[in-house]
Amino acid sequence: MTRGPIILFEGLDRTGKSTQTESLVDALRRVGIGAELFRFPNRETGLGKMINAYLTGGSLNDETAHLLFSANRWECKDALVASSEAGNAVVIDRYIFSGVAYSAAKGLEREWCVSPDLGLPSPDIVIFFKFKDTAKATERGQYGEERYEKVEFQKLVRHEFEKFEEESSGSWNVVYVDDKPIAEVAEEVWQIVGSVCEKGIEDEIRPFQWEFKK
Ligand code: Z5A
Ligand code: MG
Repeated sequence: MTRGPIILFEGLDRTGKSTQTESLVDALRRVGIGAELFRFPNRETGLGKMINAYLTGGSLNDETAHLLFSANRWECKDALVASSEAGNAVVIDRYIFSGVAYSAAKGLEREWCVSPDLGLPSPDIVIFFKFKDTAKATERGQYGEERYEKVEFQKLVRHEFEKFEEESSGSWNVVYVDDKPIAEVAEEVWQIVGSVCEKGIEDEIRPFQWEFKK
């Protein structure tokens, strides 16, 4: 059975993940390829509403917040699997790596952070958006309105993401977005995913696991 690829966009704040995931889904549909967008946190569900309250000023301890973000992914798992198996390209805006990067940046242990996400559907392709200069994020819309949007904290998050990038042993597709117009980033994304979306994937969806390098 051929299924649709699971394409994950991860990256630093305000690098354009939401812009590019929406634009990719539109572009795929325009050429007749089924596509569905999954965004995490999914603020529409009951758990997502709790996450939204937390991000906009609510209070939870770090472990509870972490598990809530993970549970928000698990509650969308069946829909995500069904969409891929129905032949759609599944485009994900943030996922497991965001979950671990933000919590580890707050001081939680990486292995502990990843454990509740083990077994979730694994992405087939990871695209990692980066600024060369982390402070670029502050120049983009609405920066600073939610709890993690502080430059010093973003540097810690970047460091955590880059550990994953290194551990991916070159399998992540890194896209630098500083000063690139939206259309140019979209073209780079298309070069990475266009042909896989046309052909589909023969293998079954793999359960997520991760090998940490000490
Ligand atoms: N979080 C967590 O702690 N644990 C988890 O498990 C998960 C998330 C999943 C909210 O996430 C917070 O939750 C986030 C991580 C944490 N914390 N922070 N900070 P979110 O995904 O809902 O956050 P968001 O509101 O979507 O922001 P974002 O993801 O950081 O932004 P983005 O999606 O990368 O960027 P954008 O919204 O597409 O673009 C931002 C602005 O830049 C906008 O005005 C665009 O028009 C503009 N833009 C986009 N591309 C360009 C280019 N190429 N040039 C110029 N301007 C551009
Ligand atoms: Mg976003």
